[in-house]
Amino acid sequence: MQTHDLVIRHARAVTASDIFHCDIGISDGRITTLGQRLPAGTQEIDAAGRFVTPGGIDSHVHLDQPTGDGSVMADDFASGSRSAACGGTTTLIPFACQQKGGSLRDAVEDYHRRAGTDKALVDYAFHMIITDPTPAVLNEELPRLIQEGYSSFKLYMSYAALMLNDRQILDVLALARREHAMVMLHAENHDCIGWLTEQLLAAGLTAPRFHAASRPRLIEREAAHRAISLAELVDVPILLVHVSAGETIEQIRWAQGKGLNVYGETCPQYLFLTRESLGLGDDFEGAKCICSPPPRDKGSQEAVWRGLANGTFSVFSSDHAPFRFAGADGKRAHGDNPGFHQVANGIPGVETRMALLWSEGVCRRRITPQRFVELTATNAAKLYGLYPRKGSIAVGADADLVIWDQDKKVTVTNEMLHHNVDYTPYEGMELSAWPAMTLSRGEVVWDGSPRGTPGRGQFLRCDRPLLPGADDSDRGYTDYAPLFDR
Ligand code: DUC
Ligand code: ZN
Ligand code: ZN
Repeated sequence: MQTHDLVIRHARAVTASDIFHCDIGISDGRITTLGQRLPAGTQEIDAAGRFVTPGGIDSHVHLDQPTGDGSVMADDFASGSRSAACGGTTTLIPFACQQKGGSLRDAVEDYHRRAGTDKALVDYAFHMIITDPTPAVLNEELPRLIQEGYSSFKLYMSYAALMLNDRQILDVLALARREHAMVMLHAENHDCIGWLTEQLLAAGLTAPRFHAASRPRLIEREAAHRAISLAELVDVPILLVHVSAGETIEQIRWAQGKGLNVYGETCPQYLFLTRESLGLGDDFEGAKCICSPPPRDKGSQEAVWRGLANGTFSVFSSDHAPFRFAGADGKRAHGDNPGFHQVANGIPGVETRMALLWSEGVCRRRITPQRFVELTATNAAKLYGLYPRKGSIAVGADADLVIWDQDKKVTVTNEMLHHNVDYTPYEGMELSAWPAMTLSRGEVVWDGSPRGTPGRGQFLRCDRPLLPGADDSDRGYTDYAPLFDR
């Protein structure tokens, strides 16, 4: 047997289906052998019975994404990927965002320039955000881009600068059906938000906490149901992103019960924050937790935990959307004390995602280690066309791995994190685990300090999603759907 570049000894390896004790042999950045008592490698790491999971895939992050409203994202590909590595994430999928009136191809090219060649510490792919599905985009740009490795895109049902109407969503869904792409949907009812915001502002209710009042759970439920109906009409899989509450989870379960390929994603903020995190009074501190959909209540948190445990959700991502609290280009881009409707939407979380779910999910026995792996890596790899290169511990897969320190008591502070944001919403939280080591393609990128040279991270072209119902043979909930294939 050839000598491995690296052998990780005595691992308690976890995949989406199994837990097994083994040595992991790695050569040329890939896992080449899983076995017992492997011969000495050129390099050795003793995992000493520790859990070893696939490196996390954070399939919903925003890095260096132009916002168009004067706010600037605090993390680019350098700081965002460094922070990811330090928290056990080895693949990032941020968004190349089309400008209304602009070309999608230009957006992708611009985003490659932003990613650069000397920034990323871990591997990354791109989703696209489609804001203007013109005939040129639908008929020319998108089919080519999907072919070239950009096989997933997000559509917004709210935000004037980003949103599509139902008819435009149908156009894109039909295209996704023809080209076998994955559509992610931000489901909130735009008009309801606008109307409620107007009422709140007219009453002088502008503090951060009124952000939650402007986006109640039912506006997410309504939009989710509409998105599901549009996808059912076209007979195409969709994934509802950043689901925050039981009402939306019910819609997803209902759709899944009907046999529709409707997938759900949720995020740490819906497990660990509530609307009280937006503040009880009128001070601006609560703006740190303004994100959309907003954090809800304890009952919603329980519903999200249930959805994670019972299989309703497929993906647990961070929705890392990094804006600084101090200074004039983040949460305060519209002045020192702006109304809730002017505060940049989003919170940081790329570094804390994995430890929060391992500590509060696995260590507290709310989910199994295997389910953790499914939610944080394997399912995203399958849905976004990166499997089996990413998302598992298997012979032939990239050696993207996390060795867990499970006896570690960690108090989360912003100081210990490696992003470029000046706060964490989880400040002071006590966790009982943190990644001891992160490896990306067999190279240590975190061992208590970030390691590796920025720029070592590679761009990943995505294949088509690996889904039931995503190939022609077993399609057909509706007789007329093949009409959309022309
Ligand atoms: N949607 C996101 O996906 N991220 C940040 C804010 C938002 O509305
Ligand atoms: Zn969104
Ligand atoms: Zn997002």
